[in-house]
Amino acid sequence: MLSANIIMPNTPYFLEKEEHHSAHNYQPLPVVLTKGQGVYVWDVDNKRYYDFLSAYSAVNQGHCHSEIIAAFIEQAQKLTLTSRAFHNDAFAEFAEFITKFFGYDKVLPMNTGVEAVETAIKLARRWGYEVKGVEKNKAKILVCENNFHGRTLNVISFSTDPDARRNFGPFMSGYEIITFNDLTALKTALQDKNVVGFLVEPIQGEAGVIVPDEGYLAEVAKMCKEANVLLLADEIQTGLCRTGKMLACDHENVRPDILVLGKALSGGTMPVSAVLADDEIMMLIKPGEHGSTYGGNPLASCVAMTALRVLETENMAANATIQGNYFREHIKAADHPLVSVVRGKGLFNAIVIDHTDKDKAWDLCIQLMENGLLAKPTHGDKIRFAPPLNITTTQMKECVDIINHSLRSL
Ligand code: IF1
Repeated sequence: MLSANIIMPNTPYFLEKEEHHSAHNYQPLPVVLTKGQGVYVWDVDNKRYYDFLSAYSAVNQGHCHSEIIAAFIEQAQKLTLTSRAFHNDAFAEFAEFITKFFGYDKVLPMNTGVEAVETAIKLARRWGYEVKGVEKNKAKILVCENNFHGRTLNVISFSTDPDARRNFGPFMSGYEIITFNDLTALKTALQDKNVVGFLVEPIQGEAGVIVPDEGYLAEVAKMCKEANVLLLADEIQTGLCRTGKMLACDHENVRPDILVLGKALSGGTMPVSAVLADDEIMMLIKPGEHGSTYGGNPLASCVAMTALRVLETENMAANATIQGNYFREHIKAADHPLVSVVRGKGLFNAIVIDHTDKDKAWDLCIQLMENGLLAKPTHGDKIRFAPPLNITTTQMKECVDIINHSLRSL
């Protein structure tokens, strides 16, 4: 294998620029991308890669999807932003479209995922005080250990990841952390009458793609209902066909009280997020009590409608199931000694690299990169594999070969 510097004359130029001028809040792989199409991205030295991160599942529909880009360009030339001080036609259409699409009374549009999470928490607290009758400032939200819901101070207040929290205090109160995939822990926590909501990722992403036991979510939904507690599903990463269904909750026919979407809602073109709920919850927020300058902008509205349509018309959920099964089956079959676990659902997958050498996962990602496939380690020993959902069987076969070959060459 040629060393990166020999074959990549342009790459170091951009690596150095960014290193010098950007905050060091990330440690990216040493690859500089400049173009994307479908499952492929190209670097500044014109080397092509399979993208097995999909911008953390924001490009489920594939890079620069022609229909999404067409909708983007058309609307961008017409009207991009009005604020919500005035109505815009595109938002009205989007609001009808997305609420019918997911079967909720109302939508509240935001931009980034974490803003939608914040919105969902506000709604749950509001509902707790005004419907459930919880005493002022006593509302409690249950969350899970090893959760990831974003980076705001409030949301990291209930993170259990020391890296996300170190020297960022003081934090907000009103949260209780319980073990994920543990119905007994939930049962105990639900005995507290001040609990108004349970915020959960149907599959934990950042934690390393932790799939709970079959039946967990269905039981969670039942227990929350019995305890008069709202179920808040963060489907920002698991939703929009990633796991083989439109929503990960669909695997267990669970309908969350508050549904949180983001990432692929725009097919990777811009930050678009949304919170969906029925009137009993959503109508508790009155004019002036919550909002966002860009939330519900006409550009985002048009793009999001197209992004959702593309997921359906191209049967991306079904393809995620097929390709995901192929992926796990063939990585497992290779039975590599370095890989202690292969897990996931649909095209939301991870492998765990044997613990003893802490650099092995990073080394593997460098090896994969050199062999034309991009993936990123998380928490040292886990690597997520989540390509765009329109990957074909032929492409997936090639990718499995790259991964197995890279593993063998370590
Ligand atoms: C980073 C992780 C993925 C999310 C869920 C809310 C948000 C996210 C379930 C917030 C965001 C991203 C953010 C990105 C890394 C990434 C990530 F590794 F950190 F956990 F995808 F797995 N809920 N996840 O996964 O959405 O505000 O970013 O739009 O922070 O570096 P956002």
